[in-house]
Amino acid sequence: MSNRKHIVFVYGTLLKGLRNHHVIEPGRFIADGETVENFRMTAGGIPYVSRRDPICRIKGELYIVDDKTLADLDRLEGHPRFYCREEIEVEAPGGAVFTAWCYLCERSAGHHLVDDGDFRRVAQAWGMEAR
Ligand code: PCA
Repeated sequence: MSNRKHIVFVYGTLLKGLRNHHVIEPGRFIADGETVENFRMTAGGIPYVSRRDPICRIKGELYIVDDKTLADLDRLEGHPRFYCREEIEVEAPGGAVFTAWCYLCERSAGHHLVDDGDFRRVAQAWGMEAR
């Protein structure tokens, strides 16, 4: 079995302290990051990021994961039927740019527009942090 490493950018429930973080925890945290391009983030109970009607950069975290963790993430996010894993560019503090996998969603959206691309702030405001 191959043991390749994959860089993944997460912006939602996979963030540290949020409810699905355990799925990416076998990976290694690299840095905080912000997408180079603008996207549109909306949220209901969960966040969605779409390429349509982009308004801002998305804030999140970069990880390195192995094949098994990537497969677990794909299963969790319903790739490619619901969220779709795509490669995007992400800038870390200090300016390094990484090409990373990210779960985008063009099939659904939440009622709340997150106009600063920061789901952690929304999760805190809505009391959604994992205990
Ligand atoms: N989980 C993925 C996509 C949206 C979500 O809640 C993430 O955290 O990046």
